[in-house]
Amino acid sequence: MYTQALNAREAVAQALSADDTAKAAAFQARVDDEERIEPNDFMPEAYRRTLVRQISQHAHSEIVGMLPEGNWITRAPSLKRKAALLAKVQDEGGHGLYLYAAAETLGVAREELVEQLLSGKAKYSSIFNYPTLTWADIGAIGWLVDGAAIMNQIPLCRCSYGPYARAMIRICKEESFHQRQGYEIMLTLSRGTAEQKAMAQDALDRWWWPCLMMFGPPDGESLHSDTSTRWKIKRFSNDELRQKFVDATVPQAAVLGLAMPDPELRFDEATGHWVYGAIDWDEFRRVLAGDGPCNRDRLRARNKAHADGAWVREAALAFAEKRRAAEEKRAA
Ligand code: BYC
Repeated sequence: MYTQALNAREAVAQALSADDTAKAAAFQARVDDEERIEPNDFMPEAYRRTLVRQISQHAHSEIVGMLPEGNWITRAPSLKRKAALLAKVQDEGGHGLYLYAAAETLGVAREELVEQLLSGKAKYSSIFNYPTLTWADIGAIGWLVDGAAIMNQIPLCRCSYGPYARAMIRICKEESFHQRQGYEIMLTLSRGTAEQKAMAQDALDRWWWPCLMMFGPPDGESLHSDTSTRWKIKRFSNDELRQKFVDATVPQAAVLGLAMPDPELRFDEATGHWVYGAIDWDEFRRVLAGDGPCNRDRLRARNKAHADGAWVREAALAFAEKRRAAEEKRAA
């Protein structure tokens, strides 16, 4: 009797895994056919987890990314610059919210994700652990950081997961405005006084290498690239996107009349690409491990903002509850 029960259980388990295998194959066929996967569709658990990881890290990056620039809103050199920077930082808050909402469609609670950020458990982009020392840094962030972000994010508009792909369309449109405002700041500074041009050069010198790290580790060391590419979450590898960014940016620096901070940079006629020098991956690993120039400041600032905003969340919940009770009374 016992043996029979065991056999029956094994048979069910085998049937289940055959069913799962068939479902996984059907899922992969849909992805291969460029169909969008939607929240209620079957998806392998590992696909869901990968998306929650990437989308939440992306959302955290937008939110933490507000800090280095927010630091300059009160010090922007004119009303026009202040208005543009304020709008840009607000856009980033909005991007964070679309992305948290996209992650929530995968069955994870926003509170849980925010908690992971605040406790230092979750990653966010390495780039936001560097300080903004001068006004030129705001230009360099727009030009380079948003430029790198666009290069990485345009392909995400074709990501296999519908809610993420759709969120990215609007995000990319806004990032493109951000990139232009940054480049225009750099253009103004590099055509200004010798002091202003030197400030623009100094910002380029400090932001260039960390921007190259934004694309992630070299392909040979990328943990998730193979699966993410098979699932069409990623369309290009980390190194491919990094190279596209270098190729697009070097000519833009020439228009600014600024020197690239890479003595090994050269144009390779045979491949049509700019060849760049070695990236300091030890620095990247240090920043990821929490030991970048501003990691502690960023987490402290986010924790303070979260604590200061507790009353807003409580008031919003109380208001929603009041409205729900009133509607219930009306309906009765
Ligand atoms: N910083 O296997 P890999 C913005 C992690 S927002 C920190 O290649 P994957 C903006 C990676 O997460 C910019 N961590 O990973 C906002 C993984 O760790 P876990 C953010 C990094 O996912 C405001 C490990 O290293 N953009 O631009 O295949 C103002 C191994 O890497 C970084 C996005 O989030 C990094 N730079 O590829 C202005 C875009 N790089 O999770 C601008 C969406 C890698 O195993 N994300 N890691 O612990 C992606 O496209 C991909 O996740 C990545 C990495 C290309 C970033």
